[in-house]
Amino acid sequence: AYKQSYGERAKRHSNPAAKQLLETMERKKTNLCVSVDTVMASDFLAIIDAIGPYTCLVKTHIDILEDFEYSIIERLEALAKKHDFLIFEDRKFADIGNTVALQYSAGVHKIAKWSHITNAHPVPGPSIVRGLASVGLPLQRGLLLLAEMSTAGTLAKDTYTEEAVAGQGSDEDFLILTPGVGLEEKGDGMGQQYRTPHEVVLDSGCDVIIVGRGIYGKNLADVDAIAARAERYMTEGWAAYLKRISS
Ligand code: UP6
Repeated sequence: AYKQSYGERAKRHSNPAAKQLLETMERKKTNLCVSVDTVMASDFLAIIDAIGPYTCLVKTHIDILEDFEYSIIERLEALAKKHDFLIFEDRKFADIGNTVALQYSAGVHKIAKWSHITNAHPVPGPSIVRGLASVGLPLQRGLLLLAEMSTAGTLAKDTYTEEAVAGQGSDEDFLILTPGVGLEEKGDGMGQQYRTPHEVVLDSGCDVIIVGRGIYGKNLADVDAIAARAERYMTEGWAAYLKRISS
């Protein structure tokens, strides 16, 4: 899949969520996912409205919102429709099948109801995928597995990574989404390590770059600057992709 266009891959993809994401990327000419990790709903929604035009996917940590109420989800869904992007709740499930099925479907967040894509650590083994699939498959949701992490000293490496990738099967066109992307910083002093869009797209076969603080920065109220940075990452990510498919 490394050298194929997103559009070609969309046509052949059997997973509805992956297909929809690839189609969105081709249509909007963006492989940028923005991670909006803010704790107040007003910032969260204003930033998503500002970056919406430049993104194929908005990544959330819905459990960090201080003032969560379910109506925020309805407003998020309206923004997804307005700007034509998908939603990825970065829940990183890691428990037994029965528990993750409940965490995915129930509680106050009801993630499966609104999040097109979510993710899980493969550490419990194949039962975590079966548990999440019992909820997500009927809703045509997508699931990503974390085979590696961007942090210094990660234990997800070597044979863990190899087995996590092998466990996904080799005949499917799995999408690779890569966080730890930044143009200005090398790290955050808390273990995060940044690489550039070109490094991840060209060297690591990344399909979707995930950028958080590199876009929303420190001044959450300056939505014009946030939108400008999103546009810059979109341009960088797309240029790296075009270079890859024509290489
Ligand atoms: N994330 C990583 N590294 C991983 C997995 N997930 O950074 O290996 C997530 C973080 C955060 C985002 O939970 O939401 O990606 C990165 O944010 P940043 O660009 O502000 O560092």
